[in-house]
Amino acid sequence: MASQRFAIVDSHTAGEPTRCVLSGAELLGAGTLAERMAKLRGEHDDLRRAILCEPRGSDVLVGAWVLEPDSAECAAAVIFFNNAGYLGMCGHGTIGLGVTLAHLGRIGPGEHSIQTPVGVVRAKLESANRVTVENVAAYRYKKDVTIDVPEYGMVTGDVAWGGNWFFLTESKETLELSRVDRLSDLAWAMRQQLTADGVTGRDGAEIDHVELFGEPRDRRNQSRNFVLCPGKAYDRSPCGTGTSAKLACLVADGELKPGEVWRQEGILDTVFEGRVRLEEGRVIPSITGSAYVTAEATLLFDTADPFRRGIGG
Ligand code: PYC
Repeated sequence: MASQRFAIVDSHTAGEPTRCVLSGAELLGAGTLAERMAKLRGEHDDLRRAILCEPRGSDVLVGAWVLEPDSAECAAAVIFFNNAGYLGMCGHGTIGLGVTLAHLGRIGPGEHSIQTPVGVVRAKLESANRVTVENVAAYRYKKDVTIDVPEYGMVTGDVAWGGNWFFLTESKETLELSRVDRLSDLAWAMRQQLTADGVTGRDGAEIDHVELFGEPRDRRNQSRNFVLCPGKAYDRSPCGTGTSAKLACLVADGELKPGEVWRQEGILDTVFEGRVRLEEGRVIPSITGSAYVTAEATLLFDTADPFRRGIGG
């Protein structure tokens, strides 16, 4: 007999999955989004694991808990989470959320404000499966940071914010799907070295995403990337917040102008189209990508199930 049930809709954006959670809002109370996120983190973190981790999910999934926004100007609020914890923003997840809300008939074509823990973003439903997300402002925080990565050597890269914190560096390794184990080990070693060296984002924030860049396979694209996420799963998509961080670095280096298109190819050869506009000197990135709904389901939490709260995470 299941004691708890959660309605979910699964989708993938450029290959990276998103699990939208549509019920259970009452568990988080009636506070602001920040208060509800604190409650989820502090009192119901087992639900994050139960919803996403094995045996119901996998390390690859990103959760998007769909909630009432603090202000009626927003179509929805969302808390993103993964196998390791919580994300400030999630680009592929917001594209997946937009397509899911359209699938459910909750939004129509056009622009919608979505409240996230790091600020309000705009999701423009271009068609049933295509969304442009105007993200929070992105910026480069540190340029040319050099770290000595064990068994790899010296690596120089930038630290930038795109809704999450990233270390961005050119890769000496080829960015091929067949090499994701090696790329994951390498990116993880970089992340650990950043921590060991005390390299952080603003206000001591942990840099929990590492983004490697290389030559695109398709010459219509400007770049190819591989992104390692906080729980050691790699992003199957070109990563919306990672692409936003990259756009901020390009603008800072004078290599991208407002309105120009940056086609970011990911490890599965899928592409996000990025652009920026400037607002009072701040870089506001937009990311366009496609998502597809893959399942509508109800998660069951049976009190007799020893793994009802998930494995790991
Ligand atoms: O698309 O921003 C993103 C993202 C972050 C982690 C996984 N995907």
